Amino acid sequence: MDLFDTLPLPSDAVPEPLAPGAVLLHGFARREDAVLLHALEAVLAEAPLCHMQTPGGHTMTVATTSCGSLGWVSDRHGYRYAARNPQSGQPWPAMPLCFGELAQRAALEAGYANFQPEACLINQYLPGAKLSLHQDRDEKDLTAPIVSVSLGLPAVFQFGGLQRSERPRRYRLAHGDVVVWGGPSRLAFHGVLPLADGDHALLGRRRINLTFRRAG
Ligand code: MD3
Ligand code: FE
Repeated sequence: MDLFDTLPLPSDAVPEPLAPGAVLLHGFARREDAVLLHALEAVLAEAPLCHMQTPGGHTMTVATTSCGSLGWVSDRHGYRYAARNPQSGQPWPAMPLCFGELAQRAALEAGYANFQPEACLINQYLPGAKLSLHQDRDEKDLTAPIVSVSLGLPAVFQFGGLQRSERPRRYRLAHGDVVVWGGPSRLAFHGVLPLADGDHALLGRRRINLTFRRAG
């Protein structure tokens, strides 16, 4: 019996409702963090992170890549999902089994049965990186939720309403936290404040966020 055995199991995580259709599962992915990180490193070796251009001509401070049959792409022409990585011309790496299974378990816990994401967007934040308030509306099927998994340094997440003008609430997302966003929350404005510096035991000076989506 060591300290690790006394930590709550994923199934013990008390689902915290954030808004209609949005549920925060504290620490849901923590027990499997090493497995996730190992799979992540294999994906990153095949499809390295890069700073995409926004349609407005800015370079994102967040570095991104994808795995699954579709990946998220941004350039001067806009945002979209594509079957190939524009960096390599190759298909995106397959979604690791441990990714897809985690996303499906979390969705089920939040009340969404049989969630089968075809895209996993991987965001890496180094200290100072941020994501301005936005909506995720590039997916064709807006009835499916988005599942997000936070790993590494904690972030302050902003969660607003369906109008940009609505003042967002702030939540701290820590290592292993999983959030399921569906129903009326699916089109809510959201963003991430500049990442504070720190040193995470497993991930070092960075935060990784995985978002699982039905894109097509
Ligand atoms: C609420 N990622 O990749 S995850 C994104 O931490 C993105 O990297 C953030 O926003 C990150 O698009 C936040 C949480 C999240 C993801 C999608 C949502 C929250 C959401 C869609 C609708 C409402
Ligand atoms: Fe988003």
